[in-house]
Amino acid sequence: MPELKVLGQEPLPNIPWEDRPNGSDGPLWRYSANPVVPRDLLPTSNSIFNSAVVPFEGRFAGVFRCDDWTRRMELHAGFSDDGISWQLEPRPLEFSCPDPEVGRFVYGYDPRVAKIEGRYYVTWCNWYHGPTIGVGWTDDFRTFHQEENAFLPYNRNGVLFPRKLNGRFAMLSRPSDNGHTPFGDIFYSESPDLTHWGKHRHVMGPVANSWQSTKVGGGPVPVETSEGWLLIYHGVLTSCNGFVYSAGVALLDLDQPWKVVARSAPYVLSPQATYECVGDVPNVVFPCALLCDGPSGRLAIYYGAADTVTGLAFAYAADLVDFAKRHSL
Ligand code: BMA
Repeated sequence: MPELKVLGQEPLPNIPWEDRPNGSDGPLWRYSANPVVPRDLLPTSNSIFNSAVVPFEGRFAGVFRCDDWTRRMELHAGFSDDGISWQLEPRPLEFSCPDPEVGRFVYGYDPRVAKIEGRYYVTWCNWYHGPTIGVGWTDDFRTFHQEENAFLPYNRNGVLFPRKLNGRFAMLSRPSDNGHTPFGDIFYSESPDLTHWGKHRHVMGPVANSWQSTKVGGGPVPVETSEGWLLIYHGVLTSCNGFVYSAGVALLDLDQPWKVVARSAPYVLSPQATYECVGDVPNVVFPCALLCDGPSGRLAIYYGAADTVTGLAFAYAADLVDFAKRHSL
């Protein structure tokens, strides 16, 4: 078997990184100084979690989910030299939108950022008569422009692929309900213009008697590899004390990403560290972004922990693909 190659990713020599600590099992390990973003990084933030970062002009930029002291869910731009120490804009970001009906901001959460053909596209859970997928873009992380919502309510976890497929934008999403949604499958959709979405295909659903038995949803923007799209996603189990959010890995077909090539039966990250088990919503790990160094396949994965802080974990793309294949359902 030829060695796995990461495709379409620039070298990222300044990726945040720590080598695997001695004695760690599994393909993924936590940053030793987690959480990387504390809940009170802004003077009036209650919690900063489920956030998206990308390489930007030799540094890093991102869109962060910040719930404030009124518990309003807002998005804030942020910048960092090293991907670890972040400066967040104190004011929530504002999208300019040609249609005020669409641009009326009620809440926004769980952003993802995908760089497609040189432009940074933001997707987030956006209120429009219920949660749905907001879509916007920026070139500089200073001014943000909003497009039409991708789907009818109710939908969450919109994740764009980092390049067009078959000449069209491609997105994963998770149709849901208006509440805490006790179900959920990942679907794939395509759009020629970022406004009209179709060609909906089922990708994957929950798995009975497992950490992903209640619902699943896409995580960070998928990574293209020589063996398929590497997808890190979250899965939810319903315990007697509520939902438990863990993360798993899957490999999707490069040309037809709704076809699952491999999907790990075990999780690769589950809430075990104290900051993942204790917080506003206990027992949640929720990956929304990753940085990737193309030549080495190093990944720095950003995830929300207990809906309170942001954690960082490290892995090699080849190890995650190998794990998905060796432990596939
Ligand atoms: C989901 C979303 C996420 C959150 C998770 C756990 O439905 O609201 O933002 O992290 O629940 O509370």
